[in-house]
Amino acid sequence: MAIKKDGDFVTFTQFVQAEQAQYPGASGQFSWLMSGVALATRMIGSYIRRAGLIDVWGEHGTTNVQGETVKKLDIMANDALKRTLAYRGNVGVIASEEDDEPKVLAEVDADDSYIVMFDPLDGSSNIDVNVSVGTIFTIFQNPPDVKGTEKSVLQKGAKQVAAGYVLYGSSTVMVYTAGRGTHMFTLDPQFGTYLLTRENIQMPTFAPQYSVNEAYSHTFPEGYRRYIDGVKLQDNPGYSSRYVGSLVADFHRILINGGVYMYPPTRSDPGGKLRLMYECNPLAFIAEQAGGAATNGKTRIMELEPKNVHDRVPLVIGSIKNVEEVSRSLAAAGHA
Ligand code: P6P
Repeated sequence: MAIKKDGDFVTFTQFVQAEQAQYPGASGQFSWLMSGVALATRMIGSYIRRAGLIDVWGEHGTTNVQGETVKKLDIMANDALKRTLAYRGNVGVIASEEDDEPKVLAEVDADDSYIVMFDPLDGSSNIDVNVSVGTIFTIFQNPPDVKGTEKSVLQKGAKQVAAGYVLYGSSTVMVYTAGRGTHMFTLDPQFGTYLLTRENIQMPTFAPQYSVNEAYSHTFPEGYRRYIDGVKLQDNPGYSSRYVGSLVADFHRILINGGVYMYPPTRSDPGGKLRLMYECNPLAFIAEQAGGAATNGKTRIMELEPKNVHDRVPLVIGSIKNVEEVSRSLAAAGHA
């Protein structure tokens, strides 16, 4: 479906409903669920736009299960998502990167409901310095054969029903896939509605740009250091480096312009820093639907079997040829 040529527009809800109409027997429950996610992100965006004005600035004074200092906005974003999803009536389990354990919404019949997992405010440490932050979400079906929380959420990324993120940047954009392409919607602040702005995004197959926190490069495995040293010596095209330190912002740049983002194993995070369920799986789904790739350095992210809801993995994600370049360096150093 494309933006109507006579200047008309397609809202996110219209798009999701039209997509769902292609599935015989679609009940409209998924569209109703997605409208809850869209509402929560509009609430979060309004909090962020007023950070510092409504006393949300600064610390909340606690640390989360990840051991990270929790900002007040983290709590507000987490609450917005849990509140809007809880009364959709078709979300059986909610799992947040901010919470210790997944939460079962007992009043919902687990057999025909969804699981929603999210990182409510990724990169929140950047808020106090006005750098773009994001919300990342992913949706699974609640497997009828498995009751309970931990087990029902432990599904590999290839089982995702849908995934997306919202980037609260110079404009607020939602990027979303339900397995039929990757699409972008821009929030019209006047209407308070997400409007389709890019349908079926195709990530460039290559770009001479990499994104990594090089301050840790001395602790990266050899193959990563070989890759970084190698591209620095290349000309025509010469490579550039960009690193915002906010995953959604770094990834969105790569989705649109191409290149590769890496978070390798480091001395402080030997298993990787980024969360498989809340960050890597959803971004991998979006990347692959746009023609890109995502691995943990050797295995496709969406094939990884989670052991714990808070599993962390290394991440190499972006343009297919850039990811292949990194993989060749890792294989040559014996990481394959
Ligand atoms: P570092 C933010 O905490 C985050 O999870 C991602 O948004 C970001 O890409 C990464 O960590 C930054 O980590 O170690 O480079 O500061």
